[in-house]
Amino acid sequence: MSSPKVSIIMGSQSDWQDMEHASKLLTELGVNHECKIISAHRTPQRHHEYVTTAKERGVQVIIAGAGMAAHLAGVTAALTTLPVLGVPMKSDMHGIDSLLSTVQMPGGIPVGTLGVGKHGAKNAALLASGILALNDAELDARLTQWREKQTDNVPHEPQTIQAV
Ligand code: RP5
Repeated sequence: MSSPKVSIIMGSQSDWQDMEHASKLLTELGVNHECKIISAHRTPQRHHEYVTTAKERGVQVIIAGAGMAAHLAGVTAALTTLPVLGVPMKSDMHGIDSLLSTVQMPGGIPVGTLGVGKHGAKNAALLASGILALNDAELDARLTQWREKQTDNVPHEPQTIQAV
């Protein structure tokens, strides 16, 4: 098995219910990845060690999910030139705090920010796959096939859902 090309990190176990969707999609697309709980403020040394060695371990894209004063993606991006995709987590403020914290990076340290919660996590996985697919024709074909299947699954007419 080759080394993980995508790293999914999250600030807390509580983020996994949404970040799991990124992992599931990467698995579906055959993208080797790893998932870690690493907090920029609760485990700062673990975070520093992990991110500064990621590139030499073969990681090509980092997906970082965090909530509230969500600095995980920004601090991660500060420590590496790998592309960092930020996924804001839901919170008591419906994720608005997480979204603004993740997206509003001052110029110089970019974080590619996705939507809040599980939809953002899924799109982060698709975007990471698209980045890797630039240099992987087989992955590009799988990604294209995934898109075609999604299109085929959209019905032409709405169905009435029977109330139980
Ligand atoms: C952030 O604080 C985490 O990413 C999480 O979204 C939020 C709350 O963490 P827990 O209190 O649920 O561990 O660091």
